Amino acid sequence: MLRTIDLRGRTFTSAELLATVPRATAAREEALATAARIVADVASRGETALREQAERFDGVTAHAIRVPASHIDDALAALDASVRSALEEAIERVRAASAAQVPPPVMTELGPGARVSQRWQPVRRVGLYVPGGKAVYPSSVVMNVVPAQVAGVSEIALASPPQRDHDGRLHPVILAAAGLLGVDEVYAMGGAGAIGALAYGVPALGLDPVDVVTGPGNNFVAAAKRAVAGRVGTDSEAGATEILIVADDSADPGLIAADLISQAEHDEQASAVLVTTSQELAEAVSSDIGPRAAATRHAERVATALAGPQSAIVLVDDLRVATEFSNAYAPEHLELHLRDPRPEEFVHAGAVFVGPDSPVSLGDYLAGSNHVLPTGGQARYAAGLSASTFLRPQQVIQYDRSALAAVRDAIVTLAEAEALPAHGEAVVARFEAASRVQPRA
Ligand code: HSO
Ligand code: ZN
Repeated sequence: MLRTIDLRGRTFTSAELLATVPRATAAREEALATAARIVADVASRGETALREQAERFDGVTAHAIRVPASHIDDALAALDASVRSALEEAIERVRAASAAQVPPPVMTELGPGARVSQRWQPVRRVGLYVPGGKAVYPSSVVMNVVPAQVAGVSEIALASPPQRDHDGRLHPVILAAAGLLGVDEVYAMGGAGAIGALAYGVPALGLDPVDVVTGPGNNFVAAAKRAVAGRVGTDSEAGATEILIVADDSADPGLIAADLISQAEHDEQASAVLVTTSQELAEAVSSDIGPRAAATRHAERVATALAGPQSAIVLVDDLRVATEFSNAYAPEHLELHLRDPRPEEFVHAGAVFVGPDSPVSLGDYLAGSNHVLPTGGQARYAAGLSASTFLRPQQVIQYDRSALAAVRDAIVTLAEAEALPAHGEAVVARFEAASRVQPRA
């Protein structure tokens, strides 16, 4: 079910390596026009558009889009005790790791009295999206909300699709997770329309526009984030899940098969790729994965994902090529099952999981790291969700008179070189007695 591509004995450019396992990104491109239309419809017709979309995409009518506090309270009261304690453990770990990652303010003294500092300012209001189509993701409530709270965001609005099986309410565990985190502005709306509603606001619902929209989602959600980018800040596109495993002959084929299947379980378009130097491992994984995949609950979805062109076992000559492959591919998740793993060499990956006891599933729920990560190769330039997603570095410039005097001539020279003499004159004015008002004592 998982094809094997043998790249041994030849050399490849990065582009050629990349072309051997094509990504399923075409669907995202195709979704762009539709998503933009849905966003525009919500921007102009607000609640009416959202209700029509809920009927069409979620099969839900006459539901409360703005979730009443009693729904959250009910869900929290009914939450299974073991799910509650697992969520609490996840919250604690993600909070600890996220808090430690907030960059400290820094001040640079460029000379006596010449200071440039940088501090991190939280955005004021954010809209967080939690998917709820093929599966519901209470863990994504944690992964979105906690870093925003750690960053110091003052207003958090949460959106997730209404569930037909729950009377048009959100899934109860999603509601309960919001309750555990103290989030009370929650909307039952999904897909591209929800992203549009967060970005443009919906006055009839009392939903004010947000400054930043984040969260994972299907191709339409990812495309909608592109459509609203510029109007609001967005995080990177966390679309169909990807796992790339780099392994040598020290790896356990059963664990590798289990980890590939774990991410294939998300979506027919999920990518599961093993890059290995060991033919023996490739063969063992290839024969082990079929029966294992057939025995899982979402066997059909897993089989489709593993049989797709986006999934493969890739045999390479050596670890250098494996590293090159991984860096060209820039996977959302990278697992290293190597005798001597060197994570520092794998520079393009949303998150790196080192060693047999650090599976992606650990990071999905409880490692303390964030599971909202860039997909589709965006890990080349983008990052996963973290407190920094909700923080902006702001520079503060403070020079005193003598510090300004020290660079006065250089400013005048550059201003003249740019034919913008008033720039220089503004500086020189500080040193002309007549134009300087003495501060009162
Ligand atoms: N692997 C998914 C996140 C997730 N897994 C949520 C289970 N629940 C994308 O990183
Ligand atoms: Zn997962």
